[in-house]
This record gives sequence, C-alpha cells and structure tokens, in this order.
Amino acid sequence: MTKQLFVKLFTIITLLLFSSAAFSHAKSVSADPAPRSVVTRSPERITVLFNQQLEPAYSTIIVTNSNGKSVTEKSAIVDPSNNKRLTLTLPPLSSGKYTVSYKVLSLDGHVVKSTYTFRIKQGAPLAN
Ligand SMILES: [Cu+2]
Repeated sequence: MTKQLFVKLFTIITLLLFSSAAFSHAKSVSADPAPRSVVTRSPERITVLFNQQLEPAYSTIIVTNSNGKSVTEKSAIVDPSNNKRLTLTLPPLSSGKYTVSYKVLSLDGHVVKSTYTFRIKQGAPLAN
C-alpha cells in the first residue's frame, strides 16, 4: 500500500480506537462529597456512582488525610442492590483536606483509577 493510504488508514483506526475507548470505560458520574467541595461536617461515607457495573472484588476507595495517611482500614463496598455504586464508611474526621483515590474494575474488563480531594471546614463538629 502507498504511504499516503497507510497514513489515512492509520488516522481512521486511531480515531475509532479513541472514540470507542471514550465511550466504553467506566466513569464516575457523581461523588459525595463532591470533588473539590467543602463540607461543614465529617461525612459518614464516601459514595462514588459510576456509569457501569463494577466488579466488587477489584473496586476500592482509599481516603487519605493531608499527611497522606489512610483514615480507615475499612474496605469500599459495591452496593449489592446497585452495583454501579461504591461506598466507603468513614470514621469521624477532623477538619482538613482529604484525598479520595478510587480504582475500579468495570464489567467491560477495564481498570479505571482516579483521585479527587474535598475539604472538611475548620471548626466542623467531630461527630458524624
Ligand atoms: Cu472500558
């Protein structure tokens, strides 16, 4: 095949691959607390909702404080009644910035990882 034809085909295949990847991967559609939000009290749990069903054995959330230390030894749970929903129960947390890192395996076989932060306002009550 000519070089020109090869370049054209390569471009078309690349475009197809990228566009299908963009549609097929699991993606978080909402999170509570929301990314970059400031909350006035310690949240009872982190909830992340995805656009695809998750594989419970390989779906995790880790929440770390500003020192990079994980705040709970509990594991995230995929909701048995809605397996697009991943939750992690939290202990009472003091004010400050927290990082939520999640890694999920969706039923399409892809692993998706992401991180976001939220902040608990200064002077927020310690209890949930
Ligand atoms: Cu995918």
